[in-house]
Amino acid sequence: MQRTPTLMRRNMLQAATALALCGASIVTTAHAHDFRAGQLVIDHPYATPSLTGTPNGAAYFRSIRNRGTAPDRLVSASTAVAERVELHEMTTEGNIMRMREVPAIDLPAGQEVQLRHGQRYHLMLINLRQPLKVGDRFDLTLKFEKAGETTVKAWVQQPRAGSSQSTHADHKH
Ligand SMILES: [Cu+2]
Repeated sequence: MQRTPTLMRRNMLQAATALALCGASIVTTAHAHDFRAGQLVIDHPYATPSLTGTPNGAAYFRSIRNRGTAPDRLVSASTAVAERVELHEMTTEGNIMRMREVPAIDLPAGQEVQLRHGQRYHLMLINLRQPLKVGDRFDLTLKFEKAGETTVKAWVQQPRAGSSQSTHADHKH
C-alpha cells in the first residue's frame, strides 16, 4: 500500500509537466500565427486598426511563402467585416505615393513575398461594416489561382513603430 502515494505523486508530476508544456506552446503561438494552403505558407495575416471617420481599412501579411516549384497568384479576397476587398499596389511617382488596384499578387515559385505595412502590396478593406479595434480577429478568405480558397484569421494590431507612417485607410477610390 505504500507504493500508491508515490505512484500518485509521479502521475501528478507528469500531469503538471504536460500542462506546463502545453501552456508554453500556447504562449509561443500567441505571438504569431500562420496558415497553409497547398504549397503556400501564409504568415501572420493582420490588419491595422481603422481610423475614426474613414470607411476603409487595410490588411497585410508578414509574408506569403511559396514552397512549391510552380508560381501561384493571390487573385482575390473577401471578408465579412468589409463590403469588398481589393488588392492594392503602392507606387511612388516623384514624391507622391499612389495606390492602384491590381488583378493579382504574384507568388513566384520558391520565394517569399513580403506583404507588410508600408510595403508594395496590401489588401484594402472597402467600406468596413464595423470598426477594427486592436485585439479584434476576423476571418479573411483568400483565393489563389492554384492553391484555391482558404480562410485565415487576421489579427488587428498596431503596426510596429518605425514602419511606414502612411495609413491606407484614407485614400480615395
Ligand atoms: Cu489601398
